Amino acid sequence: MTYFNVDTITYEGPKSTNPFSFKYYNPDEKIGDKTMKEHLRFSVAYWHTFTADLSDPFGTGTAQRDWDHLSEMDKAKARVEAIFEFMDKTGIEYFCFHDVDIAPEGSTLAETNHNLDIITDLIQEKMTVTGKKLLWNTANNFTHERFVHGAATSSHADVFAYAAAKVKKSLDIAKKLNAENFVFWGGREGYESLLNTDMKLELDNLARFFKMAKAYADEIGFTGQFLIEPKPKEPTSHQYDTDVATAHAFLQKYDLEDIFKFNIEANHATLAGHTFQHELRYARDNGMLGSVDANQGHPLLGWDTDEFPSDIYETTLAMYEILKNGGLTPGGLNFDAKPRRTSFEQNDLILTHIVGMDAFALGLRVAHKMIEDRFFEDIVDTKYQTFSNGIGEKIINNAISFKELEDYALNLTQIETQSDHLEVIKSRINQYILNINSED
Ligand code: XUL
Ligand code: CO
Repeated sequence: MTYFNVDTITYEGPKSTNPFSFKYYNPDEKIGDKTMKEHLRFSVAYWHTFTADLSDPFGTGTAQRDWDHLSEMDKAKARVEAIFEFMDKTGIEYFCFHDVDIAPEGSTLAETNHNLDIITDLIQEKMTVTGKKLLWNTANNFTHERFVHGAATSSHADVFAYAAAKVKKSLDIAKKLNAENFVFWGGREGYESLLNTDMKLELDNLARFFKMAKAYADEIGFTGQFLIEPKPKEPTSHQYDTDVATAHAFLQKYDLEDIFKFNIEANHATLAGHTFQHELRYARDNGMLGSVDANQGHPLLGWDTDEFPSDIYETTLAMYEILKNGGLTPGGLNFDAKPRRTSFEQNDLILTHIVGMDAFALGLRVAHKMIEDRFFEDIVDTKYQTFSNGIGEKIINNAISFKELEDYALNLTQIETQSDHLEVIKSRINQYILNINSED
């Protein structure tokens, strides 16, 4: 059975108008010392792509999928066939899933685990035949009603236990399928109101949960990178992992910093009132940039719209941070994105991924050129040049006191500050993007 009625997607270059072709993503082309494929490490998000029906709070699902009519377990098996065909045709090497995305939940935990065993056996076979790899998996500890008050931060100890059992099983799956990372997204780890919340107890429990997860991973010999995915709001009004800085402080407080890195999602960054680049930079500067959920929000909407990335300004600045980080390995660019509800055909899954892959490929090309030219580096070096000698050098070397600084300041007659011509910088970025665009 064939699920996608298209040929393998190939690179046709920027002049092509064929929607089923890459305009900028040329997988084996070298950009610097790595191929585009090695730089970008694209991944398919099972939940949006193969599980979601595109429903929203006001309307039912619109997605037309060949597996819709099947029973739950047969549907799960068909989706495995479909995602491997999808990865083959798009040339995407990695995939990601929550436990509930790949297999139906049973009426007991044991039954759920049994379903997971059947489906992960199937996935394992497919991985062996195709060479496709699991970027990360995770446990969905937020959808079911038992998680109404959270999971590791629930007010009910039984829920904490249930959540632990689900993460334990997901770690077993990670080990079985050689996942390169394991993700913890907060889900409902947060609160609706402080009026009835013991925030300290909840955060202490979250740390206990993470420590037990790490202990279990060590016990079974799972060596994939642990990742926390920050998000400020939705579903709870306050999520504990609000942004990278907040989650980093939590990790430092509980001595968990060496165990984790961050999985940064573009639309979560913007919900937190930051740019995507800010979150990437904060993580990179602290040696904590692990992986990326590649999507974008809608500028007019204040919720997590999970759109496919198409804004090349954003992807350029993101790829700048990723290149400066030395790449993301063992992380990657996971399309935590869904087609719009109005893009309901099965082939829209292919079309949307081409758009996202091309947007990041173009961002990679532009960012690489900028780094070769030391575009941002020279701007920043010039801006901070007073710290490279004299009084500035003493400040940087911690070789001066307030008293000496006062003596110095008392002798200053005039301070010459410089205009930084920010508008010109933006215009030059436009030139970089447009010049790359017209290169071939
Ligand atoms: C939710 C979100 C999740 C995580 C995995 O906003 O991004 O899908 O990526 O749980
Ligand atoms: Co995500």
